[in-house]
Amino acid sequence: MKEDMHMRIGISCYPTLGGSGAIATELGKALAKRGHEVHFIVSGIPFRLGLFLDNIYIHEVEPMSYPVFRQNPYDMALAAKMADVVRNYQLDILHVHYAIPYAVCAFLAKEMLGEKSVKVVTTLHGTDVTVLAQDPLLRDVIRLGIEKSDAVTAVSESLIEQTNEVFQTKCPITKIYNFVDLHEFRRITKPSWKEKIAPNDEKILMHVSNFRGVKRVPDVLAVFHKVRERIPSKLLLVGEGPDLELARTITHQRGLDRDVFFLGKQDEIASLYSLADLFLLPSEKESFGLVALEAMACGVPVIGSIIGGIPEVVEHGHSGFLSPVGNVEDMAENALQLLKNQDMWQHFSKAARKRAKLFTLDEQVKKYEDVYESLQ
Ligand code: GMT
Repeated sequence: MKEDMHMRIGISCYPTLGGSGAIATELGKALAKRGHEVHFIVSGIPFRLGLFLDNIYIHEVEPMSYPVFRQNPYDMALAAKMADVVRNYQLDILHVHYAIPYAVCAFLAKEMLGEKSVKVVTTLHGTDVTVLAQDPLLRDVIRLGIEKSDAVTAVSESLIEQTNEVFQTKCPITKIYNFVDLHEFRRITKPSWKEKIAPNDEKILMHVSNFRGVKRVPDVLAVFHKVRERIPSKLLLVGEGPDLELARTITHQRGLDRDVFFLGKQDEIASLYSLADLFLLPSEKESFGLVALEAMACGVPVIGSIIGGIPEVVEHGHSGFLSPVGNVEDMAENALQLLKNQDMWQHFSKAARKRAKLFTLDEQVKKYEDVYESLQ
């Protein structure tokens, strides 16, 4: 991308929780720093946005309400807002993250504006393809969103393969891995936090997610339980979602209440990762595993499942250990092996940080800029 080629870019994403929103927001911030004008078209302020930044504008979508609607049609309001922002700010690019509803709404907005309007870039993040597109009705809507985009990117090779398999589409998909800010995500020591959580120098395991079924939170607790039977340890659970109550129930049933910390949504996440000795990601589906990458950047080895894009991020036997989905025995054995051998852990911790350096923000942002430029 040429130095002086600044564009006007609209970004739509889920603003409240999740990796797709985190990536979209960090991308927007990075693009703004590089001189582009960035317009977030969202239902709320993106959680990773932080303080006021030059070149960034927020356009909040208000759902339409009318007594006749049983449910307020958010998607119509979003498409109308997208069209309005594109027209008023003469956007060059509308970059949407997650196919539903964003890619479809972007298509609608473009139709409203006419042929020569904005170019739409869709980034596929995961369950839009691996879960939602399994429903034959939704599949056709998602296909429309993908095929009507001017460019499509996906966050891993595995997600590209799965997209091609599900849709049998000829539409080219560019792989652009997720990224991490290595300055923000590094090992930061907070002795007072460590003292509170593990006063007797217990090992600390950690899991961060949106607590949906695909994350297999019961497996997180099963692995932790097996580890704690052999080594004094604590578990940090960060995030919230539908399986949170289930996690509380299992914790109680297993008698782990004193050793599992439910921390909810957290902002100072790098400091929390830094407390951990191991990060657990036993997911059933995971197109990339941004949380694993963030943990690795903080020097935390990963115990996870060999699924989706995880092996593209975590090298089995170097920066972590990967097991078949649901094999909690193997995961626990791997965890114990690392926790019992400090030299081995040090080795893995260094390898994790080194591996994370392959996924730098600058490099991936340039790849997105190249996609935008190719459409001008
Ligand atoms: O696709 C989802 O489940 C939602 C999405 C999110 O917003 O957290 O997660 C996906 O996108 C992340 C960012 O690209 C990836 O790191 C996650 O692996 C992916 N989740 C799944 O595939 C389950």
